[in-house]
Amino acid sequence: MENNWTVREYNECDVTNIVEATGLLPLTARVLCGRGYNTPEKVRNFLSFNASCDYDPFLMKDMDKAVERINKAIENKERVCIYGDYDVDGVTSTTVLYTYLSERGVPCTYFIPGRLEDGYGLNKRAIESLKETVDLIITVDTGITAVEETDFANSIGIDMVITDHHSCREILPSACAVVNPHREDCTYPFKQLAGVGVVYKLLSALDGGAEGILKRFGDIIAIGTIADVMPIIDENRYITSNGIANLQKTSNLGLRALMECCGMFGKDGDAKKINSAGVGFVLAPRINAAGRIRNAKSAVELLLSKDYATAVRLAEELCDINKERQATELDIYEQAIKQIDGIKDNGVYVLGSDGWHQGVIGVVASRVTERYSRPSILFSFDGDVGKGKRQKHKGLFYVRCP
Ligand SMILES: [Mn+2]
Repeated sequence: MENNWTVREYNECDVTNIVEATGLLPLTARVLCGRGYNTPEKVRNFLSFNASCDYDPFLMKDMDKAVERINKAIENKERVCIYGDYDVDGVTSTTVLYTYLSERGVPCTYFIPGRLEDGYGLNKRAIESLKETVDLIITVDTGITAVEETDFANSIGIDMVITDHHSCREILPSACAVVNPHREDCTYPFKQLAGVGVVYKLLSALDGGAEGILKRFGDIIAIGTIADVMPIIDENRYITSNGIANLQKTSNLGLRALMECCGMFGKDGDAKKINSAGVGFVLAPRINAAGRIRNAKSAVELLLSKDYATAVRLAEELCDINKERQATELDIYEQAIKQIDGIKDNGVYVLGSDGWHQGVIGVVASRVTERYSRPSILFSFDGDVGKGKRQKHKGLFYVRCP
């Protein structure tokens, strides 16, 4: 049960070239070379966060159709519901699209499924409940596989625009527009945007440029991108470097209150230096905890708060929920370790118990995998039915059947 480090290969000549041309330390140059930045030019581009990554949003398949349909909704003040997801990517996506459309005068609502009661993705019951009050549903960070649900929405007179970044199946939903860089027929040059990254492109298209959108929402878009563990390269690097710079002086009351709650401001009232680790390990878990343990609505409400007192109340609530999440997680982790003590190492750990909290078993699985360098699956049982979460190891997931 050991971790073996495999150092990526690099060419020593490339390293020398980079060190001579840029003055970087040899170790830094080796790491960069190992990741494919093997010329001084590539290294300079990577380190300078160059702005050439701001691609035309209309390169994304169906962006024109999405913009056309949403512009019609703005013009006619149609009732729009944003259908999101309960994780940080979904919460941030919902927040920025909701804020933007509301400011453009659209009567807007949002819906985030409950992790335990609804599960992931679109469901007919939720769509049915919107029948009398909604003309158009726009999905964010979800919906790419919702073929039946889209047909159902259409059958009760609701139009759909899908925006997502999850892998596509062969059949796409028959929506007014399906915007997803992973579509096979989508030629957008950068595929690894988060759900909130796709929303950022949509807003840039609606707004006639990215600049205003990044200025207004860059901090929130960066948080969603980092929390969804997207690779911070190319356009994601452009988005997050801009966004983190915004975060230091954020105008979002909810974010400001949350950062204060986490001690991210110094005594002088200025934000301490924030980097992607601060976002990923401090802010994101607190925004995420709501959807794991209770309801993601309080996280969206935090980011939408209009007065400081409400923001502080919600920020404190999220910090409390996060403490509860940590305690639950630790408790399950300790039980899991005890179970492992009793079984022999056979390449993968399959563990389970009655009543393990479904919202945290995935996180515990990743801790088990990290500790033992083995893939793991954790099941939460309710009577005879168990729901499981798995964690791959080194990109591999394998289960041996008995
Ligand atoms: Mn996502």
